[in-house]
Amino acid sequence: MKTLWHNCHVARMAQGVYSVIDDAAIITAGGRIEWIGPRQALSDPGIEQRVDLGGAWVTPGLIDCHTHAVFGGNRSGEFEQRLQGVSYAEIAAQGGGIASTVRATRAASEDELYSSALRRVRALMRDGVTTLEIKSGYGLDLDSERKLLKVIRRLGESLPLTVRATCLAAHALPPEYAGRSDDYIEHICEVMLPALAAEGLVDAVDAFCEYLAFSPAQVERVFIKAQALGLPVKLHAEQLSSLAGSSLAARYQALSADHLEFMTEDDAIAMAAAGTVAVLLPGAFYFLRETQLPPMDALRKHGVKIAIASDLNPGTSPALSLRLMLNMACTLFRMTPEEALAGVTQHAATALGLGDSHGSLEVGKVADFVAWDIERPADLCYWLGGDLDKRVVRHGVELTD
Ligand code: DI6
Ligand code: FE
Repeated sequence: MKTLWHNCHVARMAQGVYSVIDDAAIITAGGRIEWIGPRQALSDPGIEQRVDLGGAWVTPGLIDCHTHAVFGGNRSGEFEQRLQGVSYAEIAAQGGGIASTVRATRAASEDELYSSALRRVRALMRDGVTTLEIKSGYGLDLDSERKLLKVIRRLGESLPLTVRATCLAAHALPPEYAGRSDDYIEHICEVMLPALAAEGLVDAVDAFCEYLAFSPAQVERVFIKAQALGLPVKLHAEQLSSLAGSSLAARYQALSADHLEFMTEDDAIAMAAAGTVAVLLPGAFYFLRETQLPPMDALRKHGVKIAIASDLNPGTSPALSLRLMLNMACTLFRMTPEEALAGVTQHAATALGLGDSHGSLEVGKVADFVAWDIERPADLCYWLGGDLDKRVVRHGVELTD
């Protein structure tokens, strides 16, 4: 069906650059964008359907490129502890933190994990999210990681949503490997990754490089294995301390390095040269009441692409709104609304290896877009949550609630 979408303004976000077409028209066919431009330039006799968007602002479908949306239980009790002054690192050292979510996740059935994740994912979709990355990493043994990755695949099959599955087996040390972190890394490399990749459950491989997780040398072993399996890598780096994990990620042409509050200018130079996207996670920064800001000036100076994501997870960012993250990126990290919007469209697509097909409104790209009933695009960064009126189009077809 060849469809003309008209009576709208468009923020195209091609190459991540904010550029506007007023009084625009878009033609979609076969799930792709066939034509886009000013309405007066339009001449196409073969249009079968016309949709009047009523003066809406059209952006690419939003992309949340870093979530841990599938997990058992929740950690609101730890939230209360932290409010009383116990730190995230202290809670982790006492067997709480990620380990407590691992216990709840291992105990949950696939169906239970699916239905609790479904509610969270639907919340993200209400903000116009059409592409979502979800990491495993709360199973930490082969069967439990497989269970999570299968839930992630199922979410992608059952929802009108593009879902990318990232294996984060190197998220934390499971209790059965206490004191033997090198052995766990070996188990990931020799058993878990080969099996899960062979089952087609993995699109990318991630790790948590931190003093309370895995060292750069251990992460490098995981990266080498991922590359041998033909899988791209990503990294949680420089969230709580500076270990040059983001430079390591750049050496392995990582799609992204994420968090990055403690990164250095040298890390930014390495990431820019490698095309590794900086994924900033203001929800975790806010929720942990961090004070060290990511080095925005160094990232800008060296031309590192910047994405913004929710980091939706039960411990450090129970964030169910990507638009709220846009607001936090602006208020906390001093990003401009244009930068923030690029961070949830084109640069987020690049952080998932989807930069050529998703993330901007260009001929040949997948026709995923949102027509927002707003006055200007900055409104997306301005409102704190809530539910903005919008029409969501995925693969050229308007979604109905
Ligand atoms: N960094 C984070 O912010 C999350 N994982 C990670 O590596 C936290 C995960 C959790 O606390 O459950
Ligand atoms: Fe994370």
